[in-house]
Amino acid sequence: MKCRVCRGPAVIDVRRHNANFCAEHFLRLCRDQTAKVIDEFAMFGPDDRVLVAVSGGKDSLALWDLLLELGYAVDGLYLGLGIGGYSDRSGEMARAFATARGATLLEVDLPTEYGYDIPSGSRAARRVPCSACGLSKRHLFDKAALDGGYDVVATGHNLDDEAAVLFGNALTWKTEYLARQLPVLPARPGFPRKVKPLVRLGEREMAAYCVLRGIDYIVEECPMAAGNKHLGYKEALNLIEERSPGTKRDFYFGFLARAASRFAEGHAEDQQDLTTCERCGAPASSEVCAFCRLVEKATRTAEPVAITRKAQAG
Ligand code: Q46
Ligand code: ZN
Ligand code: ZN
Repeated sequence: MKCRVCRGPAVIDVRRHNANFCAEHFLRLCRDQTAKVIDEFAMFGPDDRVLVAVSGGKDSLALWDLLLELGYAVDGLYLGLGIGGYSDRSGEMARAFATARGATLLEVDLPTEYGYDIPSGSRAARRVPCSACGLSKRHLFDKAALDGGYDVVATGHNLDDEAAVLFGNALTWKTEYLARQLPVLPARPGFPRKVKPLVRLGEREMAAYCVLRGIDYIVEECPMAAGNKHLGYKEALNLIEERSPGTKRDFYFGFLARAASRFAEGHAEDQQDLTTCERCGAPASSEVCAFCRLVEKATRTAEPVAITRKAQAG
């Protein structure tokens, strides 16, 4: 197996590109593909301040590293979700990366700052964990970016993630989600710009990138993810990709080129009726935003349960 670029010994095959690469040229491929996407979709420029949403996993740490390597002004934001040992370990990975690179990591901890964690808060609010988690993340990333004067929030969604989400949304024809499944969402009042610079790179490549760059990342999956539909969509696409390399890329980039704009038309006006949340000031579709309602339910229901338990014990 020889590197396509230098003919030296290759360390990885990328079937989607029908090519093998040595370590040096694989890392260059990752940087080039990231730079290409940033340019192609006008994600941000050299003067923009970028905030990377860091989970401690391979994708977000690889993204942070790639953006630093490409010379961007980029800080990280880690959100403590209170998911037991998983959150403890993922936080450690994010901190270790920041320390090793001399980079700035902002942290927000849900249990200490908002009084709930994802496992118990989602139960109390009667939402599935990933829905409560997604809502919390969106709100707190937006808030941190606006408070900190960042121009853009970057997330580590890779090609496998985006193809799987697209697959799921297309299977059920969720047109409002299809309209918004773009690698760039422009800023709107109360919302920062959001970008996904890894959409030309796959999950396996991101793991290889971290190994080759000596980046320690959390390998275990979030325990709340077990059995969710997204994993099933990923597995289904992996089977197809195995037989026809390049399918995920063609599916996702074909959607962007030929289909996404058709869904956008019907949903452009959805966002115009937003008011301001009376509690936190974020954009909201009613008097109180969805996040503040989640916090209220997640904390209010948790209190009496704890008191009842104590009362029973006493
Ligand atoms: S962290 Fe949160 Fe994910 Fe865990 S609870 Fe679900 S959404 S699976 S990316
Ligand atoms: Zn090479
Ligand atoms: Zn609010």
